[in-house]
Amino acid sequence: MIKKTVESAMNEQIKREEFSSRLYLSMAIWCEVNGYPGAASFLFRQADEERMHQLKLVHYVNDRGGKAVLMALTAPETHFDSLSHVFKQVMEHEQYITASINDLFEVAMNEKDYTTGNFLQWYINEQIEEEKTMSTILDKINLIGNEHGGLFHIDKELGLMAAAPVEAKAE
Ligand code: OFO
Repeated sequence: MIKKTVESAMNEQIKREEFSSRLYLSMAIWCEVNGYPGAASFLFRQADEERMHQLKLVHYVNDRGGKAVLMALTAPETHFDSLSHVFKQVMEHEQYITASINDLFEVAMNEKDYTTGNFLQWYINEQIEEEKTMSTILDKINLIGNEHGGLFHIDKELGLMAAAPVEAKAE
């Protein structure tokens, strides 16, 4: 049975993952209406992944005898200055999520809840991957600046990334 302290910390993370999904959805919408269809597809897919991260936590909390709770969320930003602004925000958000997962892991360890610690290992690894992907994208965008031809190619590349098969991450 999951301890109350761990359960409520997990519920906070459920909220963060849900917010991540909505934030990326909002970014995808901005990209779609601003002529970046590839980046939009990439971010729509990220939004789906974050929803999957949320659901995985929901099932875990419920399966351990707790109860997942949905909380009120603030509306995500809807305006971005540029594609580079979007991905800078994604990077910062992922770093924030990494820190929150680490804090959550610490809560579990303090409670000697090694089962939850073990479960959270998946998220720790996932964050390494996501930060790596986002930093590569951001480096490319920074390199080309706001040059149109370059942005066109990056958008195309992001579209290809979105079309690539999803690895069996959820398992
Ligand atoms: Fe992008 O991360 Fe969820 O966990």
